Amino acid sequence: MNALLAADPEIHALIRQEEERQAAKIRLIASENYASSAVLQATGSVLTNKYSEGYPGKRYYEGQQIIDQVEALAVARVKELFAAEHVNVQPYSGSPANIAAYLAFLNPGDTILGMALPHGGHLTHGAPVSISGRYFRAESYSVDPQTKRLDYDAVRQRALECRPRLLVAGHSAHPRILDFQKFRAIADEVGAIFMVDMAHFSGLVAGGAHPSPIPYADVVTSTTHKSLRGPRGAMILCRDQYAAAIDKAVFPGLQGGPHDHTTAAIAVTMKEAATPAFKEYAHQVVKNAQALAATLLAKGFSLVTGGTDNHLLLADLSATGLSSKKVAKALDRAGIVLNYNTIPFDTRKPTDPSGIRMGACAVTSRGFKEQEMAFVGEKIAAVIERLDDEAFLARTAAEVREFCRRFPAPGLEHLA
Ligand code: DSN
Repeated sequence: MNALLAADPEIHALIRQEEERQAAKIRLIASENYASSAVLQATGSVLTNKYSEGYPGKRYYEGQQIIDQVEALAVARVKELFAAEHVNVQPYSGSPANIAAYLAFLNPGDTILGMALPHGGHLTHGAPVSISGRYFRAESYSVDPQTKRLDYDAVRQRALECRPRLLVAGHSAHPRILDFQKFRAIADEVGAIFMVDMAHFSGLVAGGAHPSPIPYADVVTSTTHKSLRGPRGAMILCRDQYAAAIDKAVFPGLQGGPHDHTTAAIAVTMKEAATPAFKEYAHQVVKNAQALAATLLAKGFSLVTGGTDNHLLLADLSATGLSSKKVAKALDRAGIVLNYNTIPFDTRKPTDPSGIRMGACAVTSRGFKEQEMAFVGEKIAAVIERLDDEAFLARTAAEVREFCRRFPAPGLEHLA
């Protein structure tokens, strides 16, 4: 980064510091990962200089000789990896992808039914503070009060009550596999479009570690940077019959020119995700999340649903009376980065709720296996015992830094 160093030493130094942070800490934020150097290089390429409104072969600007090939390659690779009929790789990120899907199928005021935000859904699944909750009549379904899992009879009941035009399945904080077939049946019964937001688990789907929603859903959205380990971006996969509506909704409906540097990086990501190594990675992510769950359970933690079958877990700290925000901040000072999170039926406020969320995607990318996850669980438990002991937190951070040195992260090999 010599040019950056010469032009802007302040930003250069900050990026270097962020590299150090990502190398030295155990990163458990369930939506984060380490993109490979190849992905980072595509993202940082001259493709950022181009405008290309439209789609390959049908652009509104000239000079698309290369860009058309880049986008066609990205689309072809996503199609092949996920066995999708039609793919759009232009959404800027997950929220715009979801809004574009709504724009394709809905009019303002139409009803959408999605998982309630405090129960693990996403803001764009109809939360009142989101455009999805303001421009549409947003209804929600919840998890079962006892099991904290989805009760599909209850989801069906909600659908029969509110007759949604579009039913959304997907989550950003639910540790269990969804039954897409049951969702499909509910959507069919009420005549709804069935949309799946697989942003969190699309990498697991790509690697065969999670069922695919593609055979069941009318439309599937996903970011490309979470379990897929790609650039900050998104994509929409849909049945051929909806291709024109989706493409028109993304451009010109919602967005202008696509981010071609991101499109190239998505193509690279798909190539990486099609390898046997990625398949192994996806399965290891699940094993690692389960290993962390097992350690925490052995330490007496309460986990929402009692464990996980995907990449994430949610610990319910309500019985401890601790502020999960304080816990998350202390863990960060101890070198373990996660986020405080609401849990289903939380009695505390969202800005300081009862849960912490942990994901295994990033640490698995740097080579952690079950044994390392046990170390992570032990450290989390130890920190929670001594939240106010700053010397202990500093010692733990040093120990974590040493531990992490043995596991060079993708994209940060130059620090190893
Ligand atoms: N912000 C993402 C997450 O952390 O789950 C979802 O968009």
